[in-house]
Amino acid sequence: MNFFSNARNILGDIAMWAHEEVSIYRHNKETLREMESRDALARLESAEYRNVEKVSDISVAEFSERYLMKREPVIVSDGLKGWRGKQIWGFDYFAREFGEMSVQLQDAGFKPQQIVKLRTYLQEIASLPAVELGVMNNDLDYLRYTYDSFFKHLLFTWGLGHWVKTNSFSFLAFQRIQEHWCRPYFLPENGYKIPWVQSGTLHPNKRMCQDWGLYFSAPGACTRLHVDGMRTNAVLCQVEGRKAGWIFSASLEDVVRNTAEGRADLSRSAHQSLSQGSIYQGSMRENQKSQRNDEDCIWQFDLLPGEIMLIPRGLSHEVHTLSPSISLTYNFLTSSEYKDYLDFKKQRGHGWIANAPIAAIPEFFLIHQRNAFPANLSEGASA
Ligand SMILES: O=C(O)CCC(=O)C(=O)O
Ligand SMILES: [Fe+2]
Repeated sequence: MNFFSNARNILGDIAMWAHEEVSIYRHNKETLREMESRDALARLESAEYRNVEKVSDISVAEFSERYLMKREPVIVSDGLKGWRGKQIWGFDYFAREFGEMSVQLQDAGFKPQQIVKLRTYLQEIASLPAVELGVMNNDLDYLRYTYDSFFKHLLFTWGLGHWVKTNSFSFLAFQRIQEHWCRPYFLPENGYKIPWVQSGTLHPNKRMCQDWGLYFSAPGACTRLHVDGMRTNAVLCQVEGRKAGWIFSASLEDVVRNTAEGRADLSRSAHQSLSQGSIYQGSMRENQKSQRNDEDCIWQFDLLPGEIMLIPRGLSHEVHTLSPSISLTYNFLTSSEYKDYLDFKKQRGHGWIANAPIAAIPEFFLIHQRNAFPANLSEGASA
């Protein structure tokens, strides 16, 4: 990339950031948030429950039209097509190449935890047995980012990482694995607001994108319900192991946050079960309809090695690791999404992370089980 286009991108990044901060600050007073959800159970039960669709061999145009612009999650099952990392990366590779480094782990809510030797950590998690969705193990912390100073981080985000001397695993790994991966084939070459790339080509392996991370986690580890800090899109690129969890429509943001954090009324006395809709009649049905918001949707995902999932901008999600996992993730925003993105962010403010996982709420987990395994439950009921 030449000097001038690099300088244009840097200025674009700064202007974008300043413009956003000012707009959001000016609208701060209008941020409306439901602080408790009296109808949470009814809303969760009546929401449409879907599996995240899996597609392959998808064009940039189709991906953008069908998913990105509609904020519809999707898993591209051949997402890692063309990545040498698919063959090279693994627990052994990272232990061999970076094993001597010290890394700081994080808990399910991104809080910094113990500092460990990378090799010891990777060896500990690599052979653990798989778990089912809903089984959590809080003892096993996550390796997400190990950033260095803010200034060095800026240099990486502007594609100047090769100038930086660092002892941070994330930064060093970013430099050393550059040739093993590239922009996923279904994402546009340019026309991005975050990071700023209006012409030329975005190379996310050269210019560290927002929230870039190489994630390592053990079965039972969790990233609690949250909306990504900047409310941009994320691609979660699964290299090894399996992850599962849920993404919620924007209409459910307050409901799920209040549910996870214990500010939702989940008692059945107040709201009748909607899952047994067929046996309810007359006024009960009217009541159900009034609780239902047509936009409410819960997407469940099951992400396997080689696949990439789009987590659409601004949507709350919770991610559970089911088997020893390595993922690569970063965030972005295209120019065509910018207006909607900013309007939404002015209303809702920055992202957040819940203080407890939604999977730990029995009423929510039951809704998941009823929808994910309807046959099992009817067998159980008739037995
Ligand atoms: O992989 C995880 O545990 C969390 C991923 C995530 O939340 C993201 O990429 O935005
Ligand atoms: Fe996230």
